[in-house]
Amino acid sequence: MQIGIVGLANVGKSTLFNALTRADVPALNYPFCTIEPNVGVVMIPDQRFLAVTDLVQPEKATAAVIEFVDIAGLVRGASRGEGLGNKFLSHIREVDAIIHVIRAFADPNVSSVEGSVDPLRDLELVETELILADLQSLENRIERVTRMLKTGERKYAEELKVLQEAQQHLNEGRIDLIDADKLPPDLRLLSAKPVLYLINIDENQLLNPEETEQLLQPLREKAAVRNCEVLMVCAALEAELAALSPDEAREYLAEFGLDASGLTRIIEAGRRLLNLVTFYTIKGPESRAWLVPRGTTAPQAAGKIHTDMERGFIKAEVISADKLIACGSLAKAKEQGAVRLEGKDYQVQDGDVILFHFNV
Ligand SMILES: Nc1nc2c(ncn2[C@@H]2O[C@H](COP(=O)(O)OP(=O)(O)OP(=O)(O)O)[C@@H](O)[C@H]2O)c(=O)[nH]1
Ligand SMILES: [Mg+2]
Repeated sequence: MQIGIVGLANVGKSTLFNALTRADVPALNYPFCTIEPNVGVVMIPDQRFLAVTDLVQPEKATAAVIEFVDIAGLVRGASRGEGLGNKFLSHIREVDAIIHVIRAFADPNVSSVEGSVDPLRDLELVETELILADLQSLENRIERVTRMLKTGERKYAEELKVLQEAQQHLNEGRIDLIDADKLPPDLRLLSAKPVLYLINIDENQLLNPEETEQLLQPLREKAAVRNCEVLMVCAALEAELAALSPDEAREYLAEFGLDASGLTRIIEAGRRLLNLVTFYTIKGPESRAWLVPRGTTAPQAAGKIHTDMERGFIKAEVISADKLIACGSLAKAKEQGAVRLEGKDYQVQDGDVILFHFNV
């Protein structure tokens, strides 16, 4: 599962990516310094998992991860091939969700490709490019399906209807009306991907929340229509924090009246964006956190660990992490009858601790 960091050039995408991954990719005041997508693996901060490992005391504890992809910045006209146009768009097509970084920070030393700082304009510019690229994909597909329709197969008539509906919504700029589940999955429309708006603010804006909120009100309205989350983060500050020890970082955050770094909020929002739930395995020397899509069944979850475990799945012993922590140990939880037996239709819930039984 991958989240793409997307936005205009020079808005702070790589700065944020670096902070998230603590990797050292170039983040310079120069548009297009990210040309190939950089993929970073980011551990999910998880207090619940820490508490579980405190109980279990495994030899090794492995956190769950999400991949972030730092994608090259786009410019006006990308959908017509301007800038890195098609390359940029094809990289977005491959990710499962999008963090759209929008510049609000004022810094006169950092040039804006559009000549001024205007978050709403930038947001609309990027979304328009994505819509235009999608309209192109839809047009091509509609042409093909119309040809196929002449062979008389019914399924093409249905597909055509869905495609034309999406086309109409996009022509009206109504991204919110697109039903991604209905569309052919290989079409991978950019504007149908789950998105979160990440507003990159500066330290001043961070210290003046009311003013900043007013400035960003139009973005909130947009986000409400699309039903997407808005995060406000100072990427430069996050980059500095990432280089500090936890204690120093806490002190630094306190100066801004913050209690947690923006990175944690971004990662958690990313997990929600991908609609993933976490489950834990604690058997043997390694305890581990796993991420699966909401609605995953117990055998599918077992298959994530090993395909043999899915094929030979018999049953699962399940307890929520919170209950396990409250009981004090797995043995006590079992004594109290708090561990349930679940079968092959069970849907894994967020926070489940699972012991799989299988036969190979
Ligand atoms: N003042 C300030 N500067 C920032 C902030 N975030 C990023 N910058 C600066 O903006 C410039 C561009 O940042 P990058 O992270 O390289 O931007 P990008 O979006 O990855 O740019 P491209 O890859 O060229 O599209 C750098 O000089 C950063 O130091 C911020 O929150 N505040
Ligand atoms: Mg970059």
